[in-house]
Amino acid sequence: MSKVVYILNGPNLNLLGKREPEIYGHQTLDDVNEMCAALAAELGLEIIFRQSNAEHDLIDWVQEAREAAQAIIINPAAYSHTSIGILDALSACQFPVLEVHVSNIHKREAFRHFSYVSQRADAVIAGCGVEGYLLALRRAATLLDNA
Ligand code: CA2
Repeated sequence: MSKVVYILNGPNLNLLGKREPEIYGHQTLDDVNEMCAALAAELGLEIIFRQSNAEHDLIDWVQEAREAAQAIIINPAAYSHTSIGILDALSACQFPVLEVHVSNIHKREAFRHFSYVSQRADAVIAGCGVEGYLLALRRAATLLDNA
């Protein structure tokens, strides 16, 4: 049976590729989903790809992944900087957690420099554009012995 990786996306990432291309690039979240699905097939992984603007959806999906997945890749978007709830949910997971940011949060406003999720993440990828999702997927494959 394939190992399952949840790829979770937080608020406003549904706008990816549609606004602020100078920060977030031109690719849409659907493009990212397709790129991840193609790489996952190569790596022998199954992905579940989701986005929500609601914090509780992200918490519910992390809890679902605890039972159903072997790793989580998460771009918590603005909740990175505010959500102890998402951190607590991730802290209850005993498998790799990889945090992705499309932009380099450390090069931006000071309020983006701190991420609660980074307190739990096994790796943080920031500033690689949407390629960051693919790098995270490759890292998940390595950690799950699927490389
Ligand atoms: O760089 C990232 O991936 C972020 O997680 C994106 C979040 C931001 O709050 C974080 O500080 C860094 C924002 C996602 C909003 O995405 C948009 C995309 C296009 C247009 C407007 C927003």
